[in-house]
Order: sequence, then structure tokens, then C-alpha cells
Amino acid sequence: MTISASLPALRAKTLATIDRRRVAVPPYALDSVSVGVAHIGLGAFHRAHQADYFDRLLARDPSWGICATSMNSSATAAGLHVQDGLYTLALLDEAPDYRVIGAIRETLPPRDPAFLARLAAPSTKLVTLTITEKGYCLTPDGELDFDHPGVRRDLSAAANGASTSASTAVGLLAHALQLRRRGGGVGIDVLSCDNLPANGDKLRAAVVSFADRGDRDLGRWIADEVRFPNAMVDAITPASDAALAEKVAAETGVCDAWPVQREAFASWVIGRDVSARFPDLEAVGVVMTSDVAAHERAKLRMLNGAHSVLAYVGLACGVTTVAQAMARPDIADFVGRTMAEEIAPCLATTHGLDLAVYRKSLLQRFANPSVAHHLSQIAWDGSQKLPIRLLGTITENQASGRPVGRLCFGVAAWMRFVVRMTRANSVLTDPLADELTRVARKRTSDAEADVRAFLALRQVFPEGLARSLRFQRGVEAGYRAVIDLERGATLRDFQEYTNPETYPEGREPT
Ligand code: CS2
Repeated sequence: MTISASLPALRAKTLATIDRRRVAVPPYALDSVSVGVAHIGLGAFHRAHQADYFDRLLARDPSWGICATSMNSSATAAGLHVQDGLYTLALLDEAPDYRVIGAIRETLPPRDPAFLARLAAPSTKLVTLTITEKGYCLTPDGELDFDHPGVRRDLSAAANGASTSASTAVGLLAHALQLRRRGGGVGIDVLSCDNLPANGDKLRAAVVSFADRGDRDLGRWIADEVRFPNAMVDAITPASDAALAEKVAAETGVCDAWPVQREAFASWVIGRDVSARFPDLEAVGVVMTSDVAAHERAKLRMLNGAHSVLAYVGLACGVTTVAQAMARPDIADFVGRTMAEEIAPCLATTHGLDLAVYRKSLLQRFANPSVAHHLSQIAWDGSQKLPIRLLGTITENQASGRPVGRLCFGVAAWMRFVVRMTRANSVLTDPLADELTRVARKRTSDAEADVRAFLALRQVFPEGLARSLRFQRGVEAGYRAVIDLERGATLRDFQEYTNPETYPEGREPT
């Protein structure tokens, strides 16, 4: 019998029973809060990151409560509703800190017309999104994919005047903005909080092109009246598990079925091109800057790029968490060198950040033994993440004659991950799962043929890169080496594949 099952549920009326010396509770009256933010994507990252910032803002200004929904699943919305929107955030460090977050004042199931009404209401001043890379329904070139089944469905529903139940976030936003325009034309800020470069610009382009298909005036109005700032978000957020629920129960003395956890560190950098109604998030530690792109690029390529390399290489070595991978000297050394020698050099000229300090701090964050961040969680959606995290760096390095061996190794480790998952009949969490499984099933005993089949996936690999012999050879060498890793070899044995000398500058191997 777990401790939590015997305790009263976390709710507004049980808040008073929590010992405030052990657990922080909202320092404002819940019933004084009004909704100012509509959020799409009620996953752990939103609850651990943005909702924490808004929770601290609410202590100063009660008009920034959140109404949240998810595009697909209703479980979290229903569960949080029962808990009056309350849940516990565990900040993981040597001694964890626990805080009950009250910022989410309303949760609604997918496609609830009440959420559309929230988006359209003039009292809603900000929309935030955490829908992951695939939620934007973009082509590899970063434009709205009009062949995406959800986009097609939403466009035909909009054309028939039946768009109340959009299945994509882009369709939902376009419809809500149409209602806003009709209802008096109050613009709004729409803030993407996903790991995509130029996330706001991409979302704006997607929503405007969706709206343009049915109503050019609406497209123009959105482009003129709605702000889509770019943003960089950062906080390592391992998925919640039963152990977390028990720790939270022991601290709070109540049963919370929806706790979340993250590292103590968090950062949020937002572009200054916001409207006058934008919340004063600077008061709670958000950085507003005119140079988000540099922050975004450094974070996506250094942190997320290294994360993906760690995930696929670590899983090939039979390791489970990021901290365990970092405890292995061969893997830690490999990732550290990947960052120093292959990722940082493409950032050096664009950013004032001290990259050596940044790299060191990232390696420390990855190695934090208090954060059990599963590599399998990072490995999800590789087809969406690789282009953003690794392939751009590889393309730029190749063009400038810089080394790419370790990054190619990371790409190969992803391919082998897909092969192993397919062979084991495990569920591959990836929007391209069907295509990937088809390629993996055709696996031969020839690394070159296997790699060629993966590189033919145009949704992942741009043609120019896929045709580069240097890239092909690097991935093939990595592919063979990862097979050896799967058989228990150590990573050190493969340094020769990562040596820039293997691919002399400017000379493509034939
Ligand atoms: C991770 C990110 O799951 C992943 O792919 O790389 O979620 C990462 O933990 C965050 O972006 C850190 O800010």
C-alpha cells in the first residue's frame, strides 16, 4: 500500500493542511485570480516551467491565471480539474524543494468550445503553446504542411463553417483569431514555448498561411495585429513517475496524482516584439531581449543537440538515464568533445555567450545525480528533433571544413535505435513511425545500404546533405561502430571514426 493512497486528495480545501515550512503553497488567494493566459499543451513541461513563472507572477498581479487544454489527451485536464488545478512541483537538487503551484485555474478537455471562447475573449491577453515539434505540422522547410491530414481536415472544416473542433493547434488558433477579429479586433500575443528555432516566426507563418486559404483579410489582420514573439525555454523535466508521487505525498501529507519534477535551474528568454499587454515576466526572472535567435541557437544545438547524441549513444550502450551516461567516462568524454569541437565552433561567431562556461554548466546539469532523466524520453520523436538539433550544425560544419564525425555518429546511433526498436516490436514514439519501421524492416547486413535507406527519408534529411559523400561515409562508419557498442564495446574504441583527419577538409572521400 502506497503512502499517497491513504491521504486526503490535494485540493483547494486541503491546502491549509500542508506544512508551509516544508512545502511552499501559493502566496495568493486562489479565488482572487482571473484568467489572462490560454495555454495549449498541458504536459509536464508547461506545468514545470511556464506555470511556475506565472505562479510567481500571480503573487504580484492576479490577472495572469492560466486556462489550459491539450490537443489530444483529456486525462491531465480531468485529473487537474479534480484537484482544483493544483499540483506539486519538485525542484530536484541534493535536497529537493517542493512547491504547490496554483497558476492553472481552469483545465478543459480537447476541443471544448469553452477553450475556444477563452482564446477569443478580450480578457485573454496571451496564448502560450507547448505542443512539441510535431504539433506545428511543418514541412522540412519550416512551412505549414498542407498535406498533413490534420491540417487538411481543419481546412475543410473551416471552409464548411464547422471549425469549432480543430484537430491542429494551427487550425484552432486561426479559428480563434477569426472570432477575436469579429468580436472587436483586440490583438493578442501568441508565444510558442517549444524547442524550434524561430518558433514564433514559424508559428506566425503557419497560422497566417492557414487563415489565408479561407480569408485573405483574416491573414492580413493576423499578420498586423497578433504578435508571435520568438522564445527560448529551458528546464530539464523528467517525466513524472510513481516514486515522485510518493515523495510528494511524504512531504505534503496529501495525495497529488499529478505532480511534476524538474531540475532547479530554469530559463526563459523572450523576444521584445510583444504588445503593451504582455505580462511583466521580467519581474519573475524572464529575460526579454532583441536577440533571442542567438540564445535559441546555442540552446538547441548545445543542450538539445548533446542530449540527443547522449540519448542514442547511451541507449546503444545499455544505459538508462542521462546522469548514468555521464557517469561513464567514455560517454561523458565523447559528449564533451562533441560540444567543444563540433557544436561550439558554429556558434562562436554569432553569440556573445562564453561557450566554454556554457558547455561546462551543461555537462554539470547532465551529470546531476538527483535528476533521473530517462534517455528513452529524449529519444522520442527523433525524426523531428534531429534536423533541428544536429543536421543544421553538420551542414554548416561541412561547408566550413569543420569536423562532423561525432555528430554523424549521433545520427547513426538514432538509426540503430530505430532498428533495435523495430526488431523488438517496441512502440516507436515518432510521427514518422510507419516510414521509419518500414526502412528498419528492410535492414540488411550491409551498413551502407541501411544508411542509404534512412538518408532517403526526405522528411528528415535534406537532399543536399543526404547526397554529401562525406556525410554518408561518416554516418556509415558510425553505424558500424554503434553495432559494436550494442555488443558491449566501449566508446573509446571508436575514436578513429570521429577523428577529423578521417575526412580531410575539402576532400570528399569517394
Ligand atoms: C530534451 C528536452 O526531451 C528532450 O528531447 O532534450 O526536453 C530538454 O530536456 C529541454 O529542452 C531542456 O530545456
